[in-house]
Amino acid sequence: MTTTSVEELDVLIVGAGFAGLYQLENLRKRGFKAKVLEAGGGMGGIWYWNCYPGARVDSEGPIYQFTREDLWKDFGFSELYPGWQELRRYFAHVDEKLDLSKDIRFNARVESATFDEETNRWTVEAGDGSTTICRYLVLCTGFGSKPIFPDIPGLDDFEGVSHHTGLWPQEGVDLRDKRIAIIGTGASGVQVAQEAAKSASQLTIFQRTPVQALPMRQFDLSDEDNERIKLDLEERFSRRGTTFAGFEWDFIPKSALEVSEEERTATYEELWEGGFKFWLGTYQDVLFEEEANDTAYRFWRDRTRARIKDPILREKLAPLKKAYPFGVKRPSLERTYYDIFNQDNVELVDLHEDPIERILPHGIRTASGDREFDIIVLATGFDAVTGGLTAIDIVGTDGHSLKDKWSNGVEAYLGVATAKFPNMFFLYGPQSPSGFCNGPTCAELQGDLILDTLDYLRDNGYSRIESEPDSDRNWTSHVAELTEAGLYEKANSWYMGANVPGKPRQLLNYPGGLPTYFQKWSEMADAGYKGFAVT
Ligand code: N01
Repeated sequence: MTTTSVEELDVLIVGAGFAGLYQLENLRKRGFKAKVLEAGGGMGGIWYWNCYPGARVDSEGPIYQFTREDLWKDFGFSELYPGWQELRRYFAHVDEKLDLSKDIRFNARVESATFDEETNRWTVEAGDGSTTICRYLVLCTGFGSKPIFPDIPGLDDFEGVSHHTGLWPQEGVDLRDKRIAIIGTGASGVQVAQEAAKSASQLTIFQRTPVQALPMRQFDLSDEDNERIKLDLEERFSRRGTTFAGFEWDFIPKSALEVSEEERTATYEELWEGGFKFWLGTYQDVLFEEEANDTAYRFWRDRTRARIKDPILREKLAPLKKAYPFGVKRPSLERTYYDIFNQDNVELVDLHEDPIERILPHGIRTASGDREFDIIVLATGFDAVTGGLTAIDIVGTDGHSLKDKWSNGVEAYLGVATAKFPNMFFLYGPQSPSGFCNGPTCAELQGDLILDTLDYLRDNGYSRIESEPDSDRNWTSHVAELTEAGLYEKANSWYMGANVPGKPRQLLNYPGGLPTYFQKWSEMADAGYKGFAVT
């Protein structure tokens, strides 16, 4: 819809994923005039855009939803790890219950936002021609809303079908009997590969770095299962804010090295049954100490290698010597990923040995020769965490854009605000728990902090809040110190911004865990929003 309307609001929310919807519902409840602008044609954020074959959530469905009883009470997932279609059904259910879409403008990509010092308001322009003037701007653009395309010569010359997983066509793509190339082996690449291997005439997976995928123990859930799950769901929800990553379980408060090998192996066997537990429910030093980390890597490696018949592929997919420490680049969950390489229709190209030279009109040329394809899937990831924010031309009080400000690295107080950009908050943003946290947990618990802040400002008659430059810098230094204490820097990952050429190398998620993050927030709020200039 094209429009030239100008609307005045208390709060404009950008993005209709979990975070944006939670803000909308609760701001309305608290009496703020609030609306959402959403670039996509529907709700769900990443579940709107990432509708590629096989896309499904890596967290168990019951813990990957809003905690309001009236929402979960009469909704059940049909699988433990729901697919994108079911997540869309979930969002439709939420909409039906809360009547959210009446306050959402879809197909309205926010293009610019400019702060007016005179009025302490933002003027926001969107691609649908609308202008919004608002007191507060709450950006809920998610960590993965800006896909990145590989810089490979000839990409535009391909005459077959080619899509990025994060911009998959809503009408879908038929993979049956096609010759398919997948570039990228992160969570998205793994999921498409598993699906494509079922019916493609030929599937070629181009791997730059081996993923460390963990077993997804998928189950169908019956009505009875769902009823049983609901019995202790509230208790599970209540534990989320007390754990490192916002799940209902946490790290084991022991070193992997203080227990006997027998005990450690028994623990790893148990964790191996539980999705991300092997990653975020393991011994507390695995992500921080190399020797402890090695014990997890060896277990993962040996379990994985046992499934791959060809010794050369075995070494490429799960090398004896680790390519990077276990779990400091995001693992994925898989069901058949390592088995498909035993099929005749699946091939792996190791890009270190056989790099892509160019894309051809009908295929891909690598150093070793040409291959023909009908479909090229770009599973090459996102300009993560910051990309969705800097894609908007946001101009603060000194006339500089957010993109310029962060061109040498992010500075963001408590991961929610940055100096010179008053009355603007970002959720699930840089240097907040973000990518280390279960999405709906952050949407609600970090979301409440923003809601409380807006209440505080209104209740005290303030009209402007802005983080101070020193607060930004100190928070960023704190994150840097925590980063140095761990192993994250030893991998090139989107966590570190290392997947985007030229992006400053810096941990973009808060590595101290949720409880510490909340404690730091409380100290700030209890001290009268210390570190923010409030007027
Ligand atoms: O992206 P990624 P993703 N030439 O950045 C490779 C979430 N998610 O979309 O590792 C060749 O992880 C790149 O190689 P390398 C989840 O948080 C969740 O898969 O940089 N290859 C890598 O293999 C996840 O972490 C779910 O060496 C190139 C891949 O592309 C995040 O989204 C599902 C290349 C990109 O992997 C991002 O996952 C899906 C090039 N030029 C995603 N450029 C679920 O919950 C990049 N690569 C299930």
